[in-house]
Amino acid sequence: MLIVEHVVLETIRMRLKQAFRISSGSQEERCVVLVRLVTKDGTGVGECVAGDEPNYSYETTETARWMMERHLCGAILGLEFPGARELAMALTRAIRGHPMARAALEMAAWHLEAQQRGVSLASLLGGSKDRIEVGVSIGLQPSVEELLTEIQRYVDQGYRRVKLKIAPGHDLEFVRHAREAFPELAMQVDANAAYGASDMAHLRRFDPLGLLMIEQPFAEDDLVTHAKLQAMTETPVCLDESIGSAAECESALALQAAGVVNIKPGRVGGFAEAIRIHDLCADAGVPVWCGGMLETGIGRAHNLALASLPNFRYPADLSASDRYWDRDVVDPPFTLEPDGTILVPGRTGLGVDIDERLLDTIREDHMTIECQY
Ligand code: OSB
Ligand code: MG
Repeated sequence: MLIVEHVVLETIRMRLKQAFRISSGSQEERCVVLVRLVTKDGTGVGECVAGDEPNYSYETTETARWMMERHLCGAILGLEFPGARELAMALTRAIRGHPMARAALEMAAWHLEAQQRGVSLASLLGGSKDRIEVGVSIGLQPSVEELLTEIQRYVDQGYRRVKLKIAPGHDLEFVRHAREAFPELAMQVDANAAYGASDMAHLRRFDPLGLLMIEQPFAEDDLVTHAKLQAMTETPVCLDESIGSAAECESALALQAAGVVNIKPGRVGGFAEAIRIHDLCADAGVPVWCGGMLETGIGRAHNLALASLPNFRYPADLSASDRYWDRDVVDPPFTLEPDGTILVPGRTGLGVDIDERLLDTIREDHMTIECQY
């Protein structure tokens, strides 16, 4: 039984070790909204994946925070929910859209339920793996030379898969050189919707490079063009931005627009919807994998739990804490195992402690939202 007595919203700012550039923008730091759902016997924590700028989705740190404060907290405060799934339904009914705002609260509710039941978040979600194969998502680099240096750095650290960001004019030559220098490395590319239907012939030229997949070449709402590309290319087409819900995933599967699906719980409104997408894809024989949004250790713990479900069949965009941060907000930080995996925490709840003393030094503001009745 979940009865949320108050919600704490806090904003923290963390500098990335390296700027991260994708086709639609660049970021040097993450401004993150953390949410705490407080009940009389525990606290669940969630991380909002929205960015400072609306260049990946329309949501931003500020819109997400506003939705939580103004519209979402009131839909759950003081009410009695049997579990996180029912709380998620109340969030879905409360507003249209804004999945990242909903997901932050939803994932905190699953964290609460895991603690109440005395199980790990992974086992509450139905996970079966105890370690997750992971890779590194490498941002756009100024030159081929710098790209090769970056790849080498991560290969030396033990990563076995890389994802290279691409953009028009910043694509084939870079990836060809990468493939030449690392003939055996598992490699994939991500365009973040930078191409159009007229680029179809160009995109087919990636085929001989033996990529695991090409992620989101076209606009988020353009399933048909993705389906056309998938029909004429051997490289699996992966959808990220296009899959905002299980319903959108069903449309994509019906159109054969995706050979693979990237699931980010933040993008789809939380774990309940993420599991629906996972199950739909499993039934359709389409593999999924867990994406990332440069999360802190809190969001990383949530993502790892989800990625332990059985149909997550490609390496995740979940790297070790030290790929992103000088100091992560969780203790212990996430580290890479010698076999290129990250262990799924087995302890009750999140499985890692939150470094509250660090949070105290990087918090920009916080507010408590109480039950109104
Ligand atoms: O498209 O997967 C993406 C980061 C921000 C916005 C979009 C994307 C990404 C990543 C980061 O690729 C992956 C990670 O968290 O390591
Ligand atoms: Mg992507």
